[in-house]
Amino acid sequence: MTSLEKPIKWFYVFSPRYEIFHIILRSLIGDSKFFDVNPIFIPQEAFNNTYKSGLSHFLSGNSVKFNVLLDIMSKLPEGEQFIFSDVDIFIKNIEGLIGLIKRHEDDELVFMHENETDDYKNIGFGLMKNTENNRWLHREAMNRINTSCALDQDAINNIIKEFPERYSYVKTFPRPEISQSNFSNVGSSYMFQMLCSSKDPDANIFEKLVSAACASNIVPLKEKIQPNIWNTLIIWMKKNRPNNPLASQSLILPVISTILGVSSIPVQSL
Ligand SMILES: [Mn+2]
Repeated sequence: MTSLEKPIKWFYVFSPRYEIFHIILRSLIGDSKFFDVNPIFIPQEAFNNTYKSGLSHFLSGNSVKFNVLLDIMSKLPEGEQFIFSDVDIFIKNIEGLIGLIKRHEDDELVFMHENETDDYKNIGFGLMKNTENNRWLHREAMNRINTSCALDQDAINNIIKEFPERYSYVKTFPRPEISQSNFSNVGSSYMFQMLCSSKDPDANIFEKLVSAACASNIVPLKEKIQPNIWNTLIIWMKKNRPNNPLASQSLILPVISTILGVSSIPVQSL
């Protein structure tokens, strides 16, 4: 970045339950002058009661994030490039990430890959410009979420497919530089999204923290993590990653009454 260039605005939403990921992400970005970080706090109520049984994802039918995004776009200058992401993003190599963003400075919209093989977009991290096509994409997705309880990410992918000419400019970041935590080569990523697979919020936080713990030493975060989740992390690490710094920690509670019901950990060797 030359001194004449402005930092790129990075907006992300978080609610109280995910404050731990806000603390992690904020500390990973650190004092980088490349980013102008704008965390947006959303009250927990906005995410409560959105799960309806039978829907594929606990956030199906919830358009809070797009409400926030469209509000941001209504205030930013036309054409300005910015980042809009989830809070569950883990940066392993910030210089690598910055280089990648610079390489995409002319692109109108860049999402992550959802999978290791196909071209399905994961919208948990988007580098985008404030253009009418991008505003329309997210407005139309919000309408679909509100009328048919779609999942935000499915709505975006469907619209891109339905309007191939209009949205031929949409790109995806390269793999494995930008990964999901269940990608086999996430270990060589610059940045990954911490995934989860449960309907139980505590189990989801546990799953995401497992991938964070495999990528860095999260022992200093002990005070910020709920005791039951912390204990479950230690138990999991003792069993599966005995050399991890967490595995050497002692348990806080004398008796662990419940081990969170997570069937599979979406994490490979990081
Ligand atoms: Mn996410």
